[in-house]
Amino acid sequence: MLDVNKIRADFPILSQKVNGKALVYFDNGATSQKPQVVIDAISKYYQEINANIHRGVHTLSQLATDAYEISRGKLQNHINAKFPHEVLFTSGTTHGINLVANGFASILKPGDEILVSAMEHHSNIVPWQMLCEKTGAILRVIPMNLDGELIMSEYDKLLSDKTKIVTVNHISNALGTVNPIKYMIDKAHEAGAAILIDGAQAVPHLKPDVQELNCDFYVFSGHKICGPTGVGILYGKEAWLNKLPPYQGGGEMIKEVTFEKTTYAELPHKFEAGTPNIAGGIVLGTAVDYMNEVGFDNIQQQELELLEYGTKRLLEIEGLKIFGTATAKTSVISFNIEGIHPYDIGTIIDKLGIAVRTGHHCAQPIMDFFNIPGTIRASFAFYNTTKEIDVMVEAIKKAKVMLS
Ligand code: 7TS
Repeated sequence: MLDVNKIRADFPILSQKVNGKALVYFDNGATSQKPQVVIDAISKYYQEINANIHRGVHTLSQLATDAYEISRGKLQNHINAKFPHEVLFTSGTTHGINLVANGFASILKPGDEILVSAMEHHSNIVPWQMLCEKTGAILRVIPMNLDGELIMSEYDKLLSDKTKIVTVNHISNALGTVNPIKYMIDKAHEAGAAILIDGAQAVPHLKPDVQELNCDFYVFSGHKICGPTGVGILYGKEAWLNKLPPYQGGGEMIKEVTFEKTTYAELPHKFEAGTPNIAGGIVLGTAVDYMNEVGFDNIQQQELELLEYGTKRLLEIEGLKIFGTATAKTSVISFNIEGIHPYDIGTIIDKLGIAVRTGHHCAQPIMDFFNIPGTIRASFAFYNTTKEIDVMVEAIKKAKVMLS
């Protein structure tokens, strides 16, 4: 069992007051808070070993390089990748998806098909639309039902020998749905297609095993798992990463440069042009160590309690409707209150110290599907408590009275 008070003491920001009230932070889907060990590790890097990596013979450069590569190894273990060079440092999920989409420009022909799901974040829609514009490929959409679950019989029908890549999130940011990705991966492969999993909203809640999943690509951001902003991971199977062309040209990613011809470096450097976010890469390893110390079983147990309690308490509010009622769901609750704009609720409860997100959550097609302008989204992390949910529910009740 998780000792939540002990865990909360690890996060200095959680004991802050916002607008004179104790902070209730329920915007974990956007970014997680950072424990003291992560904050300290950032300072320690700059105080003790700051140097550019991979190209220095001097001691600090070697220390920084070692720390960066040790962190890559930690991430490799965390997601159970076969090789460290299958684990690329990126600036985040968006970067990872763009890197893969850009690479597929050299593979796709006019008329080839890309399948995306109806519940993607814009960062897993727009890069593929840009790719279609570039190549003449066609984007097809895997539909969902009113509970916010992808319809697998429709997915099966959409797959064909024209499908070259399927791209789907593991967990939806706006609805909390956990998608049946193992089934989807196996089916994509049966059709001869590659598959990318956007794990941005999954990694805060679970530990993906990329070998067991057998996905071709798995992407996520460090800032959603207690790490710093500006760093993320793109896992790709070795064969795919060897096949795709480099994304950006520059230093680090080359073997030899002449004005006549340049040859590219081996993995992972082929995809890591320029000076990376060195501190971010190193400290992402610290963040993953922290999450593993807390333990994903404990995290899931706490978050399930928050989801069940939050759902029950919110539904006590008259006129409140939850969007995203899938059987397999994580600790995200998106909702609206009849006759009230989500933005108004968000603004009023912020005055009471409560941080929730309002709007379309960068998933406009989901809002169009439900025919709503947006939702209020409370996304819980393992350091949240049922008492905080009570505070939010009371605040929403107050806001409702003020607005009606
Ligand atoms: N994919 C999903 C499923 C996401 O939830 C997000 C960010 C991204 C991709 C993009 O991640 P980035 O780190 O590259 O920006 N989601 C959210 C959110 O729900 N609220 O703010 C950011």
